[in-house]
Amino acid sequence: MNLKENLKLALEIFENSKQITITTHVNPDADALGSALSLYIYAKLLNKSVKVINYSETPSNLKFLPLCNEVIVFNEDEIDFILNSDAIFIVDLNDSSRTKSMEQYIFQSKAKKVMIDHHINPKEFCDVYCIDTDASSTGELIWRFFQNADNFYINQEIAENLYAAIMTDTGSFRFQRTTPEVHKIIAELIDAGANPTYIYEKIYNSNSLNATKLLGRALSSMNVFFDGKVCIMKIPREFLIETSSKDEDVDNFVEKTLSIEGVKMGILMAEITDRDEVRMSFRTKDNFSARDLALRYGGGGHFYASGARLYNVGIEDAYNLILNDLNEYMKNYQS
Ligand SMILES: [Mn+2]
Repeated sequence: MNLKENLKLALEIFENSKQITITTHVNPDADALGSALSLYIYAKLLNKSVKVINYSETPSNLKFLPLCNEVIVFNEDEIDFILNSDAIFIVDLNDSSRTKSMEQYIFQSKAKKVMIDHHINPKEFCDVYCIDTDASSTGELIWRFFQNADNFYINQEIAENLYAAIMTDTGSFRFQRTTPEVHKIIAELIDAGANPTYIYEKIYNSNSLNATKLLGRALSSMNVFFDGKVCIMKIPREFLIETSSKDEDVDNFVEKTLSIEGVKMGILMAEITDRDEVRMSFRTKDNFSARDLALRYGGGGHFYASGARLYNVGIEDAYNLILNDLNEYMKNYQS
């Protein structure tokens, strides 16, 4: 797979299409939305008939992203638009099942399907694949996509969306893939009007008091195992109910597990409020693979950051299951 060629091919499809659907994964993050919206804004500049249609609602802390108010939550009125699109751009995901009930219409559509993504092991359901698993973010790939366009110029709205995408997927420019290239792109985005303070404030400093109280309880729940190498944060649904918090409020809590000295693998387990389901997030360091662990439970993700869900199970049973599985898993890491 030649990324450069495929990005050009993707651009050709984009430019030759009259009607374009853009979509991303369930529970979109800033990389997903920022990438989708950048393409959307560019398509509008080219006078395309274009829609961003997502399965999920936009999380409230991302609603400030320029043009985000135009994102459509999938419903049956949108089926025809998807079916009749000339192109479907699928960003920040590589598995069509992560578009949930939209999947069947993506399959049925006559559109050329283009994937732009940085996750490992893509599923085959597209015509063109623009994949770089070493890219910091999908936002970085969208930037490269734009570089091929003759009359592309970056406006403030695109700059803000791409800045948000790259900032969040690099953990505010500290994860391993924060390369000189990433900083060069960021410099151009700031030049084009992206304001780092404003974007950071909107995304990370917009917590409610309730969500902060929930964090307090979640931090108190943490325990370490395996000589302090594994940290588990456990959030039963009572925590959510007692603090009037939402499921999405736990989104970034898992990062706290790695802040403890010596912890190589951090696990967040959160019970979903309205059904017997446990959401798990994994974060690792060094040679510990978060991805391997997620795959065990039908999930996926990156080497250092992944997730999975357990269904029809309460949090205590899920907790015991994980601890038990870790006995075996950690054998790989005992030297
Ligand atoms: Mn991403």
